[in-house]
Amino acid sequence: SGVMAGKRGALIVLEGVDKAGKTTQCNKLVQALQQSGQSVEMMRFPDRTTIIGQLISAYLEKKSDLEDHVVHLLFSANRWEMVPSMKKKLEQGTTLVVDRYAFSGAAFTSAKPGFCLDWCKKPDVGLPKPDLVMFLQLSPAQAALRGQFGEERYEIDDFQRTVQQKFDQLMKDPSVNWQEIDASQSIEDVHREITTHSLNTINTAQNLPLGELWK
Ligand code: NYM
Repeated sequence: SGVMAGKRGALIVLEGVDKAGKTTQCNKLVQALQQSGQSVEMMRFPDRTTIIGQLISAYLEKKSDLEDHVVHLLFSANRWEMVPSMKKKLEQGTTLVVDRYAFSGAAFTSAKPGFCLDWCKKPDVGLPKPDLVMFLQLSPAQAALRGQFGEERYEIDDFQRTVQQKFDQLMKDPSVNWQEIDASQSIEDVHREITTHSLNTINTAQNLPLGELWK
């Protein structure tokens, strides 16, 4: 808004189960967009640099235990604390490439016993709505070929299968602009696909208002 208002940046999210290549692809996408002259920044959730992020990081590294509802709300709070700066950057015309967002939040917690997807989505209702969510699709068998999981919490085969099912449920929601990407392709082929979708989204988003997620 405002007299001098230029075109806003796009909010672009990469999601997927662990080992799908999200971080690699986020980095390559940011580089490619920069080279094509776009103003772009990368973000990741959890953002482990804040006070809330440090609590989350200690939990993931199994250095601390937190009650399951509490850690869920901390993941959400870690997104909300970034919202003012995200909105400012988008308004200034900077595109944000985000490694995980509320979809990881809902999928990972709802994979725990006793949690339903609906409850898990609630704290993130109203977050800035991504203009595009690319889901890097990789079967558990293909993920296994990429080596062992790490030592962090949640990096267990069975749990990841349940997380995948929760993502499948989330992807049925047509209010979100999902693009499924076959992550079993080569890094360069995945990158080309992601860059094409992103450039298209940057073009269409610049004339549209930023939406509110799940609202
Ligand atoms: N994770 C990530 C959640 O459980 N909830 C969330 O809201 C987010 C953003 O944290 N296994 C989980 C998914 C991952 C772990 O992510 C850390 P990364 O991308 O490995 O740092």
